[in-house]
This record gives sequence, structure tokens and C-alpha cells, in this order.
Amino acid sequence: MKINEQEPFENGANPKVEQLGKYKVDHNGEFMTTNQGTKINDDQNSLKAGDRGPSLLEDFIFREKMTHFDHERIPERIVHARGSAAHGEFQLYKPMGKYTKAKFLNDTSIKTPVFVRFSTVQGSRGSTDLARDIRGFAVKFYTQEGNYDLVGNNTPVFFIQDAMKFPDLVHAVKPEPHNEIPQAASAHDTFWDFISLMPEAMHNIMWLMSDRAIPRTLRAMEGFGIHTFRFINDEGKSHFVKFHWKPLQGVLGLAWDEAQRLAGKDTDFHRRDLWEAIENGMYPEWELGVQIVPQEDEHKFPFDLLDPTKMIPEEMVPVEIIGKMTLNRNPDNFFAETEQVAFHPGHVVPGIDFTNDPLLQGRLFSYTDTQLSRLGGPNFHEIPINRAIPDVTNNQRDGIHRMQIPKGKVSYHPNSMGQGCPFQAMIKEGGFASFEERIDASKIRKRSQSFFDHFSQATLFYNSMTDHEKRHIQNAFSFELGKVQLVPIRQRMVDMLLEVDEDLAKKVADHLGLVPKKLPQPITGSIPADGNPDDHHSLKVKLPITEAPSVSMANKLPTNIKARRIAILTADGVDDDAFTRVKKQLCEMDAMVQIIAPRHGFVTTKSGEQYPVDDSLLTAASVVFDALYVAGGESVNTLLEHAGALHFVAEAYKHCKPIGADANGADLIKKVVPELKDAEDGVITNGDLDEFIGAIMLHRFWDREMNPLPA
Ligand code: HDE
Repeated sequence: MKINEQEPFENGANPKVEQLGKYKVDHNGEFMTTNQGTKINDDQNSLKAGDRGPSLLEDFIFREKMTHFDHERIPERIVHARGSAAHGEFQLYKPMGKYTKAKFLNDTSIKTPVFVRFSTVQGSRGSTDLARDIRGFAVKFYTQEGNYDLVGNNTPVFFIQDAMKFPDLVHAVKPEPHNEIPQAASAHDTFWDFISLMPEAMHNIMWLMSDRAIPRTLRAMEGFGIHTFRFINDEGKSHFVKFHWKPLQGVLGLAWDEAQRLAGKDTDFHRRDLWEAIENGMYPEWELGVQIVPQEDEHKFPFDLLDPTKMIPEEMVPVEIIGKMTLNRNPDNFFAETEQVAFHPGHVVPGIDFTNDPLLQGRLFSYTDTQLSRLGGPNFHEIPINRAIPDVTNNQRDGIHRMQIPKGKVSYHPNSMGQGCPFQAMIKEGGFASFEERIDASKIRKRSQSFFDHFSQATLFYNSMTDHEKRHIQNAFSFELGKVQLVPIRQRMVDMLLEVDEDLAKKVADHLGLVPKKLPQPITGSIPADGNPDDHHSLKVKLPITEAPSVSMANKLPTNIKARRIAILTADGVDDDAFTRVKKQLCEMDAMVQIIAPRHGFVTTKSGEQYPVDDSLLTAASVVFDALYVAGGESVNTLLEHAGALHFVAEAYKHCKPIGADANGADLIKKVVPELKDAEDGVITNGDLDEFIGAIMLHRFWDREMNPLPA
């Protein structure tokens, strides 16, 4: 075994890296052995009776190799099966002792190791990254006091209010059971059948139909803990807290047509992008923010803090930024780390506690339970990626694949034979004690009336969108419901949309050839058998704000072009100055620049200099890039005749991307966009690089959608 040599922390103290290092192996310079350590002489031929004879059962080398292979796969996650992960560190900006005693949220000198896994929800392990879907955003903090997992999503709300409905939600959204279609898509009958009967889903559905659900990169997504948690300070006082991750890369989305094309051109696009950004040293960063609500303000809001279908708009309670997470190391092995990592919202440390959110309470059961079948037994906490930094000392024993070798006779507490060890820790010694919440209630299966406003925040979200964001939501609903085969389901959905926004409902209905109608109240699907329908009318509360600009992605553009992917389209004969100037300036600003040319190998500039080509027009695709620059000179004559080059430009234009060119390069763009306006937003044909870089920061020029190219 070799200790890992990579060391991301300046002070050299990353306990998780050191711990993982003990388990890493490197076969360089070693003989091949069996799992029992016997050196293998022939790994090419099985043992046979004669060189043309039958194979022999005696062949322990073949049997061992094949048996291990036969069992290489483990069950994939029931949801969030498709994921990508990275290691990093979290550093606090300011001590939070007023609210929480958690050590990693009190000491600004500690760099807490983290492991983060991003995921889609619906698709299988090998499905596309580019699905319209919620993204998982799960962070494991390896703190000095044990593991703390913040297992969130990239939306601040969820589809359902009670964990009881989770299996139904997942059964509805997963590929339909009779034919396992569709993969990595919610655009099918069973999903919308369920949703059309579940008005509580409407708020999260609005987020799902927005560009949040088709992120340009995992690096440009916000993350949310969703539930209201508690911070507990040294005096045992509780504050409510909501967690936010704010990317320093901005919040960026794809065009829907682009997402669908990208799914074919590079189905691993998000995974590759995260991997390459980290390999290139362009480490993605997120700031951790908290919204804190004093205990005594619990009932001051027009929605219930325990209801996971509601956010607290930032305009009502500001997000306080308290620290920064940097992802700076790719996993060494996908299976050992990304696949075997086991998150759990119940992995908390002293200073962080739960609320009675009925979705959170159900999650606290589900995650350990699912790991038992996924990872094969109760000892998955001993898998290196899941190990806590402090020693694990308790009286739990045995089980499949136990790694610890506990010494002595004592595995119970209290004991005298083991001097009472391991000891219980007092609160002042760091022992976890649950917050003492007073409960005075009857045992009852019922939902609080305070959960029955299903539409106000959905409307708030829609009202907060810019014109192009609204258009994208209308189109997304039209697409998804257009894929639904049963007309009554489509109708119920457009009726539901009428409760959110009349214009939205009409636009979607129009696309479907329907007319939205007032919903019958209450919506029957979500009422228990003996429920009183009068209790189930959805209430509309009046929110103190009519718009929440903080939910619009248009307000979250980046202020740099770090790790943005920019294609320089060129060919032999390119003008030296034009070419080198753009490449140098973009690289200096940490963009990921690629030279795309008609063929692989080298491009030769006008003066005879040669530069390696990163990708050819055959294997590259414009959908992979954030922006395109056409470097001029004689190369443009070649590109003007090249169908691949014309398609590349047309697609980039269609997807509203920034396009730059110098005087000759502009000829190519004009051939593709014959009616190009002189000063069209996002198309810079005067070679002005500062203008081009400014356009890249603006990400997309969505107005072009109003006059689309037939590409
Ligand atoms: Fe999960 N969820 N979930 N979930 N969830 C799982 O646990 C579950 C919910 C989230 O990268 C499973 O290890 C229930 C909300 C993420 O490994 C499972 C309910 C949020 C991941 C499970 C929810 C999440 C999971 C499947 C409703 C955002 C991927 C595999 C009561 C706050 C973690 C696994 C990773 C994974 C159950 C709802 C986030 C089955 C029962 C809300 C990011 O245990």
C-alpha cells in the first residue's frame, strides 16, 4: 500500500487524504497474484486436460478470477443512480458560535475535507447527464466530530410534503414498468398522471420546468438543503436554519434543444466537465450560506417552515454567507469512492439537529435502510470513503464484511470488565444530545392545514422570471405534456397551471390544443379514504412579496470566464496575430480553450507556425462549448466550404451563444446567418476581445430564439 502523494492543503494536514491513502494500491512493478497472494504464472490459459481437452474444476486461479468478475456489480441507487463526485475542502469565513456549537462551523482555521456527489434522479447509472431533472448535491463533511452529510438538491423545495408519498413519486417518474421506457426523462404518462393529482408538487414542478433542471455544468448550480434544520448553540438554544450553496461560477443553464443534442454528442458531458475542470486546476468553488430564523419566529411566516414544498425567499430572510467549499481532487477510483459513498441526512454532529418536517423524518429512516441492500450489510461505514475521521468506538459487532478486530470479551454497556469502556460522552465532552422539543399531541395521520397552500410560491417563482425564462418554462411544459399520451392527464395539468398563472396555462394549453378549465376543489387524488374533502381545499396565502429576483438565474451570471469552454474554429492559413492573440488572452483568463479544425494533427498559420489541433470538426460539436471564436485569415476560405464548420456556427448561433470573429471570420458567420444585424447582441465581428469576453460572461443571448435559424 502506498500513501497518497497528492496534498491539496497548504499546511499538509488533511486527515481524510491520509486515511484514504492507507487503502490505496498501486500495482506498478509488482507481480500478479491470486487474492491469497500466490504469484500467478499464466493468466492467459485455463487449466485443461490436454490442449484441446475439457477445462478442469481444479483450476483455482480461473475460478477465483471468474467468480470475482461475476460479482463485480452492486445494485445501483434506487434514485440518484447516475452521479459524479469530487474531493475538496471547506473553510469557514466566520465563527457561527452564536447559533451552533458544531466545531467545523466555529474554527476558521480548520479546513474540513469534503466529498461531494452530484447526481440526476430518474435515470440509471449509465444514463445521460443531460436529462431534464433535479440534480442531487450531496456533501459529506469529514469533521473532527464525525461525518456531517448535507444531502441536498439543486432546487430549494421538493415535490411532496410527506415521506409516505416518496415511493409513489419515484414509481411514477421512473421508466414505466411494463417496457422500461423512457430512460432519464420525466416526459411520460405515469409521471404527469401522478403530478396532476398532487397539487403540492406544483412549486417544485415549476423549478423542474425551468432552466435549473438543465444545468450547463454541475459547477454552475446552486445547492439547497431544502428542509429546515436546527442549529444548536452551547447553551442548548435552537435556531432554525436553511442551507444554501452559491457557486462562484454563476448559475447557468442549457437551451433545451442543446441539452437533447448534447445527450447524443457527449452523454457524459457533466461528468467530463467536472473532471476536466479539476484536472486543469480550475477548481470549482461554492460559498455556503445560511438563512437563520429564531425559534420564536417559527410561526411568523405565511407558510410553514416544516413544509418542504416551500422556500423562505431570500428577500424575506437574507442568506448569510459563512464559508467556502473548493473541489480540488478527482477520485482515484469511481467504484470505490463515487459508487460506494453512502450519504445520509441523519449523519449529523453536535450543533446540528432536525425539525419535524415529515419528509425529513422519513428520510432519516430510508438512507441507512437502502445502503443495507445496496452495499450489502451493516458495515458500510467501514468502507474507506465512508469512514469518519475520529475513531469509531462502540459495542456494535460482527456482520458481513466486518473490518475492525475488536479485542477483549466486552461488547456491552454498562460493563465493569472493560472498565466501563467505551464511555458515554457528556454534552460538554462532545456527546450528541437531541434538542429537547416539547411535544403535546395526539397520535394521528393527518397533514397540518398550514401545508395546504400549494400554489402561492409556484406563482411567486413564475412571476420572478425574466421573459426568456418564462418562455422556457412554457416550452418545457408544452414539450413534457406533449409527450404524454393520455389527453385527460394533459387537461388536468393545464387546469392545474391555471392556478399558477393564467397566461402560462393558456400558452401551454394552446400548444396542446386544449382550453384550461377551473380545477374542481379539492383535487381528489391526494385525499385519504376517510378524509373530509372540506379539509383538503388548497388555500392561497398572500405572500408579502410578489417577486423574488433571487430565484431568477438571469440574476446569477458569473463575473469571470474561468473554466468556460471556448472553441477557436480555424484551419490552415489562419492569420498569426488574430489566432495567437485570442488564444493567449482567453487562456490567461483561465478559460478552457480548444482549437477545432477540419482535421486532427496541426494547423499551420500563415507564417508557417504549427499549433496542435484539439479536436476535428468530425468529432467535436458546438454544443460542448460555451462560446465560439472564428479566427480569420485565409483559413476562412476553407471553412466557408466545409459543411461541418457551417453547422458548427449555425448550432452555436441557434443556441444563443456568444460568437466572436475578426473581419475575415465574420464572412463565415454571415454565410450562416444571412440576416445578421450589424450590432447583434452576442455576435462580435470586429475582433474586439474585451467585448467577446463580456459576452461570454453574459452566457446566452436568448432573444435570438425569437428569430430561430432552421438548424
Ligand atoms: Fe433522497 N434518497 N430521498 N432526497 N437523495 C436517496 O439514498 C429519500 C430527498 C438525495 O449521491 C437514496 O443512498 C426519501 C430530498 C440525494 O449518493 C434513498 C425521500 C432530497 C441523493 C433516498 C427523499 C434528497 C438521495 C437512494 C423523501 C434533497 C443521492 C440512494 C422522504 C434535500 C445521494 C441512497 C448520493 C438518495 C430516499 C427525498 C436528496 C432511497 C425516502 C428532499 C442528493 O435512500
